[in-house]
Amino acid sequence: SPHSATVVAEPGPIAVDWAATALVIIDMQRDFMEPGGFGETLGNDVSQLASAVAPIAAVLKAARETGMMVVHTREGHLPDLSDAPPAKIERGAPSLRIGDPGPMGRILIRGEAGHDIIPALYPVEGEIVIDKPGKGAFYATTLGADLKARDIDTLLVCGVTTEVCVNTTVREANDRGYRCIVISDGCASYFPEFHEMGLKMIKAQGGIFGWVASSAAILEAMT
Ligand code: C5J
Repeated sequence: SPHSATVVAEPGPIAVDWAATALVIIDMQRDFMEPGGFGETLGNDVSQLASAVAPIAAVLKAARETGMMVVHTREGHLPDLSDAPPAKIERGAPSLRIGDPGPMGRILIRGEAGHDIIPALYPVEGEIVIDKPGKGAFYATTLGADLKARDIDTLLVCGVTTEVCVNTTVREANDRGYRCIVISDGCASYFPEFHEMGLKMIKAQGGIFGWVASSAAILEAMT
């Protein structure tokens, strides 16, 4: 059928039905991508993440053209911090803590400028935006129900950061029975070696958590 294709991936090719596939874009928020946000307050060099934007934009464009289900996630907390565990707020020695006022509004708080998705990948009408308090996109969200309602069995996963929210979401998805294809150049980490190992962890042991494919391989299979 025109909805089916095979994606060149590791550890091996995977046959997909695009009508049962969702593009899941993890946490491409100003708070992680731009100076002055949560990522930088933790001591990170945010420029390390820029490489993921163009590959995601290309796959997002193709997904929109083909009518694929698109999900955007945002990590963040309610203004009263009632969904932010003290263990998360108090962690480390950040320059600003979650909820503190920063140059893009309160750090990692829903509704603030820094919490929103970067303009290059901004959601459009009909796309799902999942606000999540944790690293995984399934914990304390409607994502599982949203995917079930659309009979989705396969996820194209990309975003930031590879070893934190991307890996956590892939592991949650894998345990729930979804087949995950992680877009290698559509993910990035503040630590290049964690990006590399984060991808290896997914595809090792015959694809213990899923598959890894380049944006080019996915675009090739979509068109
Ligand atoms: C992090 C995320 N890295 N979105 N969050 O703290 O990966």
